[in-house]
Order: sequence, then C-alpha cells, then structure tokens
Amino acid sequence: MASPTTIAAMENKGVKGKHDSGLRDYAKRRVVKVGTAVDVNVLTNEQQYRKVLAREFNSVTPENEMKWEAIEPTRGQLNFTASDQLVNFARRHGQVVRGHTLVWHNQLPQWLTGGNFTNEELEQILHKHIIDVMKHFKGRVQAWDVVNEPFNEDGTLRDSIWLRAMGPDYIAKSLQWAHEADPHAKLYINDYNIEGTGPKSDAMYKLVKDLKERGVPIDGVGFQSHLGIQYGFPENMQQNLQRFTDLGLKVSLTEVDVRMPLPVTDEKLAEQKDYFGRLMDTCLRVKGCESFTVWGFTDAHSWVPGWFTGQGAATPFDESYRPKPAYFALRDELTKRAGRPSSEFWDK
Ligand code: 9MR
Repeated sequence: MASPTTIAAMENKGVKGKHDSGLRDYAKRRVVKVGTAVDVNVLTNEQQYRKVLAREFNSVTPENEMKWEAIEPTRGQLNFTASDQLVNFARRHGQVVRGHTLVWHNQLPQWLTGGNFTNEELEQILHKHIIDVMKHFKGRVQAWDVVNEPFNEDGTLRDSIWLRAMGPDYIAKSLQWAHEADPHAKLYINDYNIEGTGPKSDAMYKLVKDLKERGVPIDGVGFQSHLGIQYGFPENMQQNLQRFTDLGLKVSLTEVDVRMPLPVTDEKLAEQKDYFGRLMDTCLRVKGCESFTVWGFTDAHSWVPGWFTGQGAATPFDESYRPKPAYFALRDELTKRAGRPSSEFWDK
C-alpha cells in the first residue's frame, strides 16, 4: 500500500480537481456536511476516486479501516497505517472525519471473539480499546460512531459480546470513556432501520432520552439510511428525526445508499433520484441534522452488490464516476431553499 507521502505526492501532480465546484460547495451555504464512506485501498490506487472525493465532499468516514479487526488484528499491536492515510487526506482537503466505529458486534478480531475472556477482562479490553483509539485520533476525528447497531428489529438490545459481558450499561460506559478520551469529539450512537417510526426507532429514542436524563455524554444519533427503491421510503422520517433533536441531540444521516434490483433502468434511476432528494430534503428541514454521508459515492465501489444478490447501483455516481440523477437531486436540494439556521456544531 502506498504511504501517505506517496498519496500526497500523487495529488501534487495536478489531480486535485479542487477548484471545480462540488456538493461540498453547495452544502456550505446550507450548513450541513456532505460526506462519504471511503475505502482506503481505492483511495491509494485510483486517481479518479481521489479527485471526485476531494471535489465533492467535506466529510469522510472510513468504510472499514477504523474497525477493531483492522486496527488491532494482533492483540497489543495497533495498526493505524490505513486510517491515518485517510485522516491525513481529509486534513489536506479540509474535510472532517467521522470515526467508525468503536463498539460493535461485528468485524472484531479473532483474538477477542475466541479469547475466552471473563466479563471483567472484556470490560477492561473495551475500555482500553476506546481510550487507545480515541487518543490516537484526538483532535483529528471530529465525530465518532461510538456504539454501532445496538438494537434488534423489535427494539430489544442485540445479543453481543458486550451486552453479555457488561449488560445494557455497556452503552453508557462506552460513551463515558469516549468522552474522557477526547472531550471535544462528538459522540454518536448509530443504527439502521430507524429512519422511520417503528419499534426499533422507538427503542433508540427511549435509550438516548434515558442517557440524556442521566447526564451520559451523547451528542447525536446516526441514521444509517440504507434504503432500496423496492421497500418504500421510511414513514414519517422528518417527524422521527425531529423528536430526537427535540431532546437536544443532533442527528446525522450516516450511511445513505439507495439500492435497486438490477438491471438498471431509467425508471429505477428516477425513483432512486426521488429517494436521494427526499433524504437530503428531510435532513435540511430538520434543524440539528448536521451531516449527510453516503456509504460510498460510486457504483464501482459499493458494498451492496456483494451483499445483496441481484441488487446494486446504490450510489450517486455510476461505475465510470459519471453523476447519476441521484447526484443532481442532492445538488438541487442543497441549492433550493435558503435560510437554514446556522450551526456551530463543527466549529467547536
Ligand atoms: O461497507 C462495509 C463492508 O465493506 C464490510 O464488508 C461490512 C462488514 O460488516 O461492513 C460494511 O459497512 C457497514 C457499516 O460498517 C455499518 N453499517 C452497515 C454497513 C453496511 O453493511
């Protein structure tokens, strides 16, 4: 893999493209960050990817490189090579970084899941992980998905190594440790299928309301927003987001994509455009919706086809980095209405 200096050197050969305007320029006026998940391997290897990334987005989230199995594949040996490359790229291009993710049931290293640790040991291991990783990125990662996907669809807490070892309070403890490690970082809980109202969203609401009341440090809730044109648009999404901001929390759309059954047709692209536009419109209508992040920006590199057989084309750029109708929907929404209240969220 190329070193950070190599990536920087390649950019200096005139591939920056940062003088063309992109979504980030329109987003600035609307006081919302517009971001994407980034695959650092592709960042290293594809010039076109770097160019579009720098031009369009002012927020980045590592798609996999800050997950536990990536950072600590061998116990005690922390490897920040790939994640630092992204953080450095972001710094050079004036992008904020959303860290993803510290406490999850998935993509854990084998030494941890197969380690036969006691509950006390697991709690210590988690504490050390949060402190080590957040201290490493202190001041360079502005927001963290501290806890990822804690709920089942019916609103019960998901069975996980953390729930089993520490009980439901693993969430509050993790947030507290995260706050101690980097008091300026914005701390989020992030989940999917909570965009509309329903048992899972109600459970998230109840959880964060309780955390707020107990004085646990939490800044916001991440609504992943992995949608598909065949499933319908989430019910009452704006009201749903608003009830969270009414608690004094921020909200962000953190992993937006809108998949479709293949093959791609103009009709499906038009439907997808409508979904992307409605998602951005919803975010912009909610004071306190601080960022809108897509989970990959090009169909050339998206998790969707590998996970859902026969589905894909879920992002705003096609496989050749040509903007799709969905892209123009985002741009149109960002240019449409004026007068969104200003926010100091990202400046602190
Ligand atoms: O996009 C990620 C993909 O490359 C990984 O293989 C996968 C493994 O679990 O994780 C994907 O990202 C997920 C994110 O971390 C959390 N929310 C759901 C995302 C899509 O599965």
